[in-house]
Amino acid sequence: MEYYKPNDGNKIYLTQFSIIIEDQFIYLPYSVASLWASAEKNKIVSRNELKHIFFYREPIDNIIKKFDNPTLVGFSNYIWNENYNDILASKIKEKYPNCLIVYGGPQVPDDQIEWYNNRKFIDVCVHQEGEITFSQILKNKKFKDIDGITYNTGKEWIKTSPSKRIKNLDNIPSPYLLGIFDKLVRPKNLTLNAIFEFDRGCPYQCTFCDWGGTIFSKIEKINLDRIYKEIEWAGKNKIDMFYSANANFGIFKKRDEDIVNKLIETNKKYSYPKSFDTSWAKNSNKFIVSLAKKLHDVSLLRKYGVSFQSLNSTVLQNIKRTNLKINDFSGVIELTKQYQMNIMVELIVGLPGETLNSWIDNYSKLMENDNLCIESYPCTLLNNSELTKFINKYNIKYKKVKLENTEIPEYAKQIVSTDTITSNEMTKVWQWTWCARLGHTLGITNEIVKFLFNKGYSVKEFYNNWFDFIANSKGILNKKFNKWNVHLTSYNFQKYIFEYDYLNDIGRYKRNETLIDLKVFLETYYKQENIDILVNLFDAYHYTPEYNYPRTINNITVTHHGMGSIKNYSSFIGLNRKNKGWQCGIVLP
Ligand code: B12
Ligand code: SF4
Repeated sequence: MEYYKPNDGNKIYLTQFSIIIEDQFIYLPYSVASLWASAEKNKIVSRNELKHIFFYREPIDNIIKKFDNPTLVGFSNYIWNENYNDILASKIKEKYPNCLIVYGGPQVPDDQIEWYNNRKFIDVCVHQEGEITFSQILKNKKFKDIDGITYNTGKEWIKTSPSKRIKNLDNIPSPYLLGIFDKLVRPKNLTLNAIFEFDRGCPYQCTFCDWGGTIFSKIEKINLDRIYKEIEWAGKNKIDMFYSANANFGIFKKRDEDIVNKLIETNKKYSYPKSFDTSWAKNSNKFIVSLAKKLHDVSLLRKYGVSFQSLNSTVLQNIKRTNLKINDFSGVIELTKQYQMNIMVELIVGLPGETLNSWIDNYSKLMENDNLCIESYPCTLLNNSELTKFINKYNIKYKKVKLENTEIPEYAKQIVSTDTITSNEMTKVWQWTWCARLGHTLGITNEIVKFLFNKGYSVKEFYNNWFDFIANSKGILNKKFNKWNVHLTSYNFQKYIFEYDYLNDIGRYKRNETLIDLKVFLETYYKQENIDILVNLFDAYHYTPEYNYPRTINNITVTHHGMGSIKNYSSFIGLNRKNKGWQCGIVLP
């Protein structure tokens, strides 16, 4: 096809199939709704009717039945829905050969001819921002004259010149305020998370990131009036989680503080949104913490996250993140401690330059602070990230690893070794991290280490001992570790990292066995200390529904508010790990 051929009854369908988190949370299809909002503004919708936006994954055959002679179907393509999109799109093309199939979104590669050749059912792929380009397609402009696309002539793929960044985002209306979501049916039993934008772009160029590079380097703002109205919309429409898609929230001091105030005011008025999440400005500083604290004080803050990715200077250089200073992090930690806030620190496993030793050194350094929740993710080679160009340079080896447990599986290319870390060492990194995280972030040894560290013991040595013990002993911890290792050896990172079933036994049903394991561990490595006191630190502070609270142990009275509406103990600990949900509070005499 050379252009989108108009006729009298154009029927447009858009799709943006979401991830579903913890079987409960689903994201509204903001990106495709933004395309439609622009089209409406450009008054090109009279001939084109938006029949439906799909965002909830159902069996493909059910979805197909919902299309009525489509003339254009647009797919928002991400790493978590590409295979699903491909199957659906190819079936639509088979059934309705004249329907124009358009792909957009970050998983559309800039190049990679084999990707295109495997998808001959696609007519047009849109690169980068989609609003203007999509409107041009709808206006029946010839494909050869539209910038920023790769189109299928039937014989070959032709890539046009890159499109320009959208300078004035005010020309793009809000899909929320235009009422595009008003007609969407809320899938049963699911909680809606809505994505909003305050600005677009990121000044940094991290090589593992899809945004890294020059294309999105300038931050363009969206006007405050629109943002305020959207926040009001979210309140009125009982939106649970308000997710802001910007890369550096807090970077515009005055403006971002005004946004925080508006969020708080709206939550007071409607009791919604209930939670706010975003990527905070990378150069964390006291101002950013103060913004997060404002939200924390009214329980609106989902997490205060600091994305270190790595603390190793070679790695930071390799991934072009040296200009991104995590300013005065110790000051930030002290402040969060004063405010009784936790920090979620994100690290990436497998970045070029990382070694087994540098990983353990840096992770241990972070664990000297007991209010950090440290999360580690495998490094994924994204289609448009710069890192994919360095595969040979760093001798990167990767595996195609399954993401969520979806009926049609989706895969990510995850790094399993580089020139500085062998695959055996990488396995050890993950095993060591599983044990350290069980202790620190999931709380089994958090209080014990705090006590020992204050007496001068080394945190790194503690967690090296902890790892050796878990890997080689014969108690409950070793049994769970061995069981979970099966997910690691089958590269099921999703389960290995994000599921916590083992906690049901470790913290609750077989807690006595954990107490025995802890005793043996401490007697082996810390026999000069009072072992009972140390073991009791775990038993006192680590919540279990099996005990009645308040309870007194070692003359300390502790309490806990329980699991609320969450029924499963391991889900409760996992979901609340960011805020140390396992921790009992001290009742002052
Ligand atoms: C919200 C979000 C999420 C949500 C999920 C949202 C959902 N709907 O399900 C959560 C937090 C769960 C999430 C998780 C992950 N995410 Co995420 N996430 C984002 C984020 C922050 C915002 C997306 C957004 O709405 N942006 C705003 C809109 C306007 O931009 P956009 O989506 O790119 O859309 C524009 C264009 O792409 C284009 N376009 C999009 N669709 C279409 C369709 C058509 C037809 C056309 C013409 C054009 C078009 O036009 C749009 C408007 O200009 C982005 C980063 C970012 N700021 O974009 C990362 C991002 C999408 N995530 C990314 C990744 C890698 C992940 C994870 C895999 C991370 C990880 N390692 O665990 C996980 C997935 C885990 C899993 N198990 O599957 C990558 C995706 C790369 C890729 N190739 O798909 C991104 C780009 C981050 C990055 N910097 O690299 N994520
Ligand atoms: S990882 Fe974050 S800071 Fe780095 S380029 Fe991507 S969005 Fe920007």
